Amino acid sequence: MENYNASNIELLEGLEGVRKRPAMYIGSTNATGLHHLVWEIVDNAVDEALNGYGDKITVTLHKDGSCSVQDEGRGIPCDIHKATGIPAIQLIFTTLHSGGKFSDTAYKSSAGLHGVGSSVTNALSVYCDVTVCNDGKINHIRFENGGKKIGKLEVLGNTYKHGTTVRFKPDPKIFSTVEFSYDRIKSHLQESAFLLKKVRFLLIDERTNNKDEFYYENGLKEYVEELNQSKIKIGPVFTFEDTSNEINVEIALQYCYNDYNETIRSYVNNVHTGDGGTHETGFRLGITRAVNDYAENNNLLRNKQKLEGSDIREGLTAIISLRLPESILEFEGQTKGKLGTQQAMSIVNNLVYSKFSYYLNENKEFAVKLIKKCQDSMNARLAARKAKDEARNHKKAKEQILLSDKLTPAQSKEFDKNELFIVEGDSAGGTAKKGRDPRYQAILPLRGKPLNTDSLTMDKILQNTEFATIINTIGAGVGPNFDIEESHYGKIIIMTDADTDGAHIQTLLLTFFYNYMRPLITEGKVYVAVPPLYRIFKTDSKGKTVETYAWDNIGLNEAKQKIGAGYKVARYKGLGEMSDTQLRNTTMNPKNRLLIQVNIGDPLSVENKIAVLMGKDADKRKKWLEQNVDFNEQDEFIEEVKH
Ligand code: 28F
Repeated sequence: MENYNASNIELLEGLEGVRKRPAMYIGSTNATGLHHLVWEIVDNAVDEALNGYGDKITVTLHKDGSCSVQDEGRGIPCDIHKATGIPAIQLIFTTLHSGGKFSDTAYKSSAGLHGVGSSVTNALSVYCDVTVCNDGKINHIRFENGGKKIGKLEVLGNTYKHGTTVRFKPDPKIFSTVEFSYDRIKSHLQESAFLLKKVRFLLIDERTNNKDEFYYENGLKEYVEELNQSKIKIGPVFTFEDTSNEINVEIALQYCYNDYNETIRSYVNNVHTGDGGTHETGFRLGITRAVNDYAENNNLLRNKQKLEGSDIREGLTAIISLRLPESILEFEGQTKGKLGTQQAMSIVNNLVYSKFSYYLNENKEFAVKLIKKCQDSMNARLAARKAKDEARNHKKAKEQILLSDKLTPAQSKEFDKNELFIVEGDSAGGTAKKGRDPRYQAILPLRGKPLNTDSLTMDKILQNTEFATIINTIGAGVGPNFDIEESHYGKIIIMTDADTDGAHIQTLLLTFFYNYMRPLITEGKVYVAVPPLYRIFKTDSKGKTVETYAWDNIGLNEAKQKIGAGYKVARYKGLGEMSDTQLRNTTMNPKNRLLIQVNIGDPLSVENKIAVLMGKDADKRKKWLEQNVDFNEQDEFIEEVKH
């Protein structure tokens, strides 16, 4: 540190390391990694707002492919850092983990999982331009070509404003795509706005003139309202918080009738803890204890039988947000997505128990409704268990289930390996039947559009032959009785035409799976088949047809080169235009096909993703595919499935 030059060399090495192994800092170099560059900068703006400075954060996507983030906080300090003689701002953009290393206070509170800060974004950009307004001055510093400083920190003029603006352009030498996705950034900012109430988030897309604004006065309460917007509520959103400890807890929850799932989403310092941890465990313990104690004290338990946690969580939507100082922050697990801090368990447990018990006692009518609902869940659970035991005792019962005559089953009994293709229309169903691998692939054709199940009750769904057939074919029950262990298929593949109708059918089926067989989706068993858009072919000198296929324009150009002069291009409009061999080779054979694995990392973007990917707008879907489907690399949404 005393040797100015030595420390300078060290700094340079730091950023080169990031460029050598970008995945170590941002997870990947695909579209997901690209967006980490934005989150790193937004995180810092959020921290500043969290500290109480600035109530507006603006993200702008520029036409040149750059992104800028602006806050109205105090501005990054521009004075000289004593130990190194370098301006603090320069250190922040050129050294790793500068937030912690160079601060004497526990400055950084929204410790991201990759919480490595502005320097990483700088290292992976072709330029990074920083403007800071503070102490009456407009300060400016610029980096190019992976974080190399261009010129010096300079004062551009005077101002009475304060805040930080960072504009950067991702390096195409690092990323497989450098196109920012409006929808991804939008749902990230909306999530941040829910977690950080009373701060305004603006998103401006200068490429398309698109705009969005998120501002929530009540934060988590509005988050739960958004998630439950289309459900039938048992009571209002219930919120409580505890700021008396060094661990700050904020919770919002609500119960709904027509929802057989639990949606518990937790955050620590604004970072989603996808694998739960001590805070979620504490929450579950507290809520189970509160409901059981209330039921017991009011003689509402039947035969004194206690409710299980799962009975009490059916239909529950909850957001749990903790803020804790870095000194006691512990993350666990492979992806560091699990809170390990022990104190969080008892703090959340006791808070939820006392506040929810109090609420139940004060709101008898709600409490009685809730306990009745929990008991319905318990009865359904017990009935399902009984039915399962009986089925086990009469081994044959399972084989006797009447399978629909529409289904062409797979020969294998290795359920895990088997694939169910749900195919749009009888005619494509016929082609698929001939093109399949009969050992492992089963075909279920759908006639017409399935019912929209989003606002239906269970008995209505069971009366519908199309869904009854799907439920029966999968063989694992439905709604609260769904048991993924019993599924007859390792993959459920939706195969439709790449047009409006096909997209609509995908939406309807996914809505059904999401509402009534959610584990299929959360465990990654549901896929959408992507048929090719083009067939490229010619008749060679021996009179033989040579052909290949393409899924997008890049692929099309490659295919043209591969086939060579004299090629012809046919654009596929639907599955019906393919022969059984073509369908097998392009869309069904695990060696060549492209499947989109349906996942729901973030419930907020579910609607968005479903709307875009499965929505009515086929152009939008194509655009989404172009942006998110990386044909050379595995993206989080994509799995090129092979045996
Ligand atoms: C668009 C991205 O990065 N905003 C930021 C601040 C404010 C301070 C700060 C940042 C101090 C000791 C490092 C100002 N005044 N937006 C941003 N706003 N960083 S980043 O300080 C950095 C630390 O070590 C700031 C007084 N304290 C802190």
